[in-house]
Amino acid sequence: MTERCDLLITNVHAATMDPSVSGAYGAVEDAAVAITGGRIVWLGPRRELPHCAADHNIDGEGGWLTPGLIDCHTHLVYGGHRASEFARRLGGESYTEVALSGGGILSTVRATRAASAEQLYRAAEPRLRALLAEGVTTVEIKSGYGLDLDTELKQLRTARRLSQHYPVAITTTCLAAHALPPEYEGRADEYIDLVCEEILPAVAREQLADAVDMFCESIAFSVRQCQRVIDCARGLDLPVKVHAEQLSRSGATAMAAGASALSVDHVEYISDEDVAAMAASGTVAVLLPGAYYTLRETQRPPVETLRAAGVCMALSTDLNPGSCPIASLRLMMNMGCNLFGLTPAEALAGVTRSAARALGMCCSRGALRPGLRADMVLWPMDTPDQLAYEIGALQPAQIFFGGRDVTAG
Ligand code: DI6
Ligand code: FE
Repeated sequence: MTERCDLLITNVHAATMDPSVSGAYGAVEDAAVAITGGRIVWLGPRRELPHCAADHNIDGEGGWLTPGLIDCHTHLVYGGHRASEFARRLGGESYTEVALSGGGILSTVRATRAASAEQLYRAAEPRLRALLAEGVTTVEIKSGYGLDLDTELKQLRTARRLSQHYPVAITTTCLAAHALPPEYEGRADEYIDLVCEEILPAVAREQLADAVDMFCESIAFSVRQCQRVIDCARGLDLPVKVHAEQLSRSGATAMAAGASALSVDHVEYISDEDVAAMAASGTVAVLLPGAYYTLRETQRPPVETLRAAGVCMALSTDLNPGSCPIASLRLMMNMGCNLFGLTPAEALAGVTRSAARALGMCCSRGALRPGLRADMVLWPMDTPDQLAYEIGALQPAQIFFGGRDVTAG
């Protein structure tokens, strides 16, 4: 490290989440963290800090510094809401029954098509703000409520526009294969033609997506149809993610692992063979306990088997108007522990290091280590276990995005 730095934080403990630092959370107690040019340039025990003249000094007041949180699976740009379906489900109808009666995703497709780009943007802002207030610094946002070229582009552009006005990195994913639009009823293969021949090439041309996703489920698309989308994405040089085995076992996880997908998301119904395939391909399992909770599902993802196989487990909100209208990644950490059996350290890894991997971004973020972006949150807490345990009162003391203090006033 050079003799000067932009920012030096001391009187702080660091939950580095760096696997090369031993112990839970990769903790460095009584640490010093030096930042220059938006990146971490030095991190270690304060007593080992080389001489460093900093432009700014921050006293961490004995709190803990974590990586900025990463929400790696959201659908946060959409029109309307589905409060009436919530009431129907409480009355005993299932998510699938609501979807098959023309509600569900298609209800949001109607509202999203009808909304102007400005209306979509304004509707998305409070959801994004709620995440940012919790220390989230990277958010993935999917399309998939357009299901036609113009509306898919409108959603993706809106997602990108949010990052121009808020201190957050936004990655976008094209989920055109989310549901069958009504104008293609009975012609799913023809809709997949549209996705592969028009929508994905146009999205790639405009560089509007960082990845391609699809919903492989009996109420959406088959493994064969999803395989076509995967082949198309690969031809366009875009990485793949798959919504799989949420409501039933389809075999999509094996297909996704075979295609070296970045992640398979939901995974409630995966088999032991699916877990082995994910371990072999390095595909991340993205757990979405908020959807499980909202839909009052009873089939838990096989966390013990995933852990034993060494599959990386990320945690995310799945923020969407149907199966998880909950804009809180911290609550997902709590649910990941209480509902799925994660440890608090696994929950924090799930929204930092593993979430970065699920986005193909672990070279730039997800841990506190020299060379990585200085996306960091300072928490006034005694132990990082409090992050999954305590909801509501424990708020970030300071949030840094690329080394800049962006704490909301
Ligand atoms: N799985 C989900 O969790 C969301 N989409 C999907 O394929 C739910 C989308 C919705 O209900 O609007
Ligand atoms: Fe989803």
